[in-house]
Amino acid sequence: MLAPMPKPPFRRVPRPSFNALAALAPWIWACGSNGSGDLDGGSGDGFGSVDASLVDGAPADTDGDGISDADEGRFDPAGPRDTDDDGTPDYQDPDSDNDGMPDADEGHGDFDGDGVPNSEDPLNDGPAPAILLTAISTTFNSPIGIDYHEPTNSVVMSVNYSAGTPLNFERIEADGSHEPFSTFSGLTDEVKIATARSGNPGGFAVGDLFVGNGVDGQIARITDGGATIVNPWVDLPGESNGLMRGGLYIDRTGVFAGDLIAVTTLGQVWRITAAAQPTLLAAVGVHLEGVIVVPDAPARFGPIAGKIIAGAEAQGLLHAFAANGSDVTYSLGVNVEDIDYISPKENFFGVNYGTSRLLGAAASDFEPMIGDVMLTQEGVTAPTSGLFRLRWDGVALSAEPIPLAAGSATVGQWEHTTMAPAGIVEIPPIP
Ligand SMILES: [Ca+2]
Ligand SMILES: [Ca+2]
Ligand SMILES: [Ca+2]
Ligand SMILES: [Ca+2]
Repeated sequence: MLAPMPKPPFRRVPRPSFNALAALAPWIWACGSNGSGDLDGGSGDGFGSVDASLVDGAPADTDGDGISDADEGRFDPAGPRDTDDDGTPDYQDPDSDNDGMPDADEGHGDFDGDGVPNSEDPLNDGPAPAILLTAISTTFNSPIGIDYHEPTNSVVMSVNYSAGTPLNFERIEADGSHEPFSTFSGLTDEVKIATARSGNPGGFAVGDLFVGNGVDGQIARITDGGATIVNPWVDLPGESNGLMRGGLYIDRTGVFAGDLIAVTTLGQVWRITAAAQPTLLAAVGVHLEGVIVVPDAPARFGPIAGKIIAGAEAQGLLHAFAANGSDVTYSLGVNVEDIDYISPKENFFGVNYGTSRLLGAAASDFEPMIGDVMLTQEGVTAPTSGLFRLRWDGVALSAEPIPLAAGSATVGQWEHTTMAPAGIVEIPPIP
């Protein structure tokens, strides 16, 4: 029998100090209710809890992710469970399966029905859920690009294809009303946009919008909530860079230091710092369209973890660029128009170009796919959705069609799509 645990080191201490307690968990488990130290470590009750699985009568949740220590295997007979084997037991590990999606968002349910809880299951390999697309009643004039404008919790769009007059950008309020976003006008052709969100590791101002200006190699920046236009903000070095009609994306993972990633119509891939310093990463000579940075979580994404992925629509290929500029292509049977990362608690909005309408779907429809990457194809054959879940099964990458639920609106032709916590009329905002 071990001596009772001393109290002071285990009371009101930051998380890392619980390692010592974790090492003793088998003893705690063995002693059950006969233990006499104050093992609840956070209750501060001073009376020596008799059950480490409880804090003041409630299930202990050391890492505060909403999943109890017991459910996270803290008291397993063989010792505290450590799903990703990184030395931090699940009950102290904010991402137990190291798949890039926090336990707090994944929860302890079982989306793919394989008996392994989401927080411990890096391969979400059940069938894709059916989604219900709703045609949003607000009308638009030839929209193309779309992204989330965080400071106003609204969606910002490029409109008035292809002349860009009388203006290029509008924000859409939750009630469906339109607000001009800047006085920018006259940008022609397909105007693809990217916005900066909070927490971006590159230090971009939240809400800033980046867009190609129609001149080879040039990017404009709209800042101050639309009040200031910096045009051009960047003029890429060299000639024949191509237009930014391919896609722009601000790295949220940090793998590319939070830089703005630009892929062009001539196949160049650039990373650009918030201080407007560009670096050429790759040049593949084909029109790239749609771009994101995949979270650096090999358990979930296999060979594309931590890579820039971009579609080569005409070739039917997906390119994956590493930080050293290397390029690997995948043929997944999708002519990629756009790419999105499915964040938790975000609705879906997509530009159904054929009808000049926005289609939306509730975040709850996408919940079983949080943490996954979604590909959008421009050409859509009814009754398919034109949306695909990118899936790594531990062996191969594939693109799994996402089915439409009964009663869903049909898709004519996708332009760009986005996930956003904002709401527009029929799709309520995330509370
Ligand atoms: Ca927990
Ligand atoms: Ca771990
Ligand atoms: Ca996880
Ligand atoms: Ca599972």
